[in-house]
Amino acid sequence: MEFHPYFIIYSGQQLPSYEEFYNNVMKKNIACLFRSQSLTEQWKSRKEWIANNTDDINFDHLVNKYGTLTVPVYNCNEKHFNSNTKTEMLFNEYVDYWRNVIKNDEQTLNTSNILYLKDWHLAQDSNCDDFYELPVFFESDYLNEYCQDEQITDFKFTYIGPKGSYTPLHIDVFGSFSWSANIIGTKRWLMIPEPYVKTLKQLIGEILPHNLYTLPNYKEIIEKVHGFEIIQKSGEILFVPSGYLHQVENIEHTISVNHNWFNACNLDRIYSNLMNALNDVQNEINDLKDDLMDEWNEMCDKILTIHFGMNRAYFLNIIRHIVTKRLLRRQSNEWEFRYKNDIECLSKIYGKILLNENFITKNNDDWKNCELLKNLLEKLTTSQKKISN
Ligand SMILES: O=C(O)CCC(=O)C(=O)O
Ligand SMILES: [Fe+2]
Repeated sequence: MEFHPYFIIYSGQQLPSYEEFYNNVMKKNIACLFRSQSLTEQWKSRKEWIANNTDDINFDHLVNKYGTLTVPVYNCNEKHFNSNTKTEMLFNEYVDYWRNVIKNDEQTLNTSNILYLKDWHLAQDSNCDDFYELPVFFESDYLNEYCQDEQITDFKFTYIGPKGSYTPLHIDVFGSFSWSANIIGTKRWLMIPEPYVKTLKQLIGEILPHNLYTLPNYKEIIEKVHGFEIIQKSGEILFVPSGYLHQVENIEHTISVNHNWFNACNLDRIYSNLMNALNDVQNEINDLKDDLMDEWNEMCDKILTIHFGMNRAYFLNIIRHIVTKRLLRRQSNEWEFRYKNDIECLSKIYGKILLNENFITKNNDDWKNCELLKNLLEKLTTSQKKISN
């Protein structure tokens, strides 16, 4: 394969070591396609969700299992800001729609709205996550570890879309990583590397189109911003780096699962994205600062949650939760290679938070708990010094 600065393919049976993936993919923040079926071939969903010896989806099985669950459905023909309009329906209603699409095939797709079932928290909603197994490469995941321990909404999703359904151009929530595995079907991705997102905005303006291919001079523009396409087939897994713009089309009827997450490799990016988003909110409501006094900070956090998906307290809680767990593990010698950079990375971010007046000015229990964390880290540094002396 030709060398590509923003994308690597592991083909056939070739799998990297965890170390290699960590250093050469996640840390370098480049996209990666796992062609090897070995990561998914044992998944229950790869066996049970596909009708015997065909490329068809086993809807009877899915309806039996999940028919009465309520699912989020997006209308690909109606724009809503940088996404599509969303409604909810029962899963068996969605399957009725789908069966109709398949029966009438092209005709239905050309004449009616394309409905895309996505961002479905299937594992959480069905209390059962045994339909896939987390590949070792994605195990270091502060976000979903925190959500699971706290029993709050996670960032693990299932997508079901007919041929022609698509996800408009976007950057993932918080600027997180995502991985996406096709259980059945094929996706075409267009990616713009993070270093060129700014260039793209300079070329075509801050408000980006849903679909870059609709621009009259799209070829020239995509070339200028080093955009590239990836075809992801059944059983293959794609790693999407932090901050890359991407748009995705299902070029066959497709089911996929994906996670959004962050870890030691991109925590810095998440932190600066949070700070930039906070800065935008503060500027937006700056004129209310004197009137609202203390409440102003709370209002900033509320707006931040709506616009960015999390606020300062949520971020700090994740840091505190994960670093505490890692320190306890270290004390009890339950150490694993996946966690090797965690404490160093988390303490660095924590150091930044302590010096950041946006965090210091707050005065409630959240920040008092920081003292606990500070003590823990101090203890650790002292014990490390003792060891090295
Ligand atoms: O598969 C799709 O439609 C979108 C997936 C995506 O955007 C992601 O995994 O980050
Ligand atoms: Fe995405």
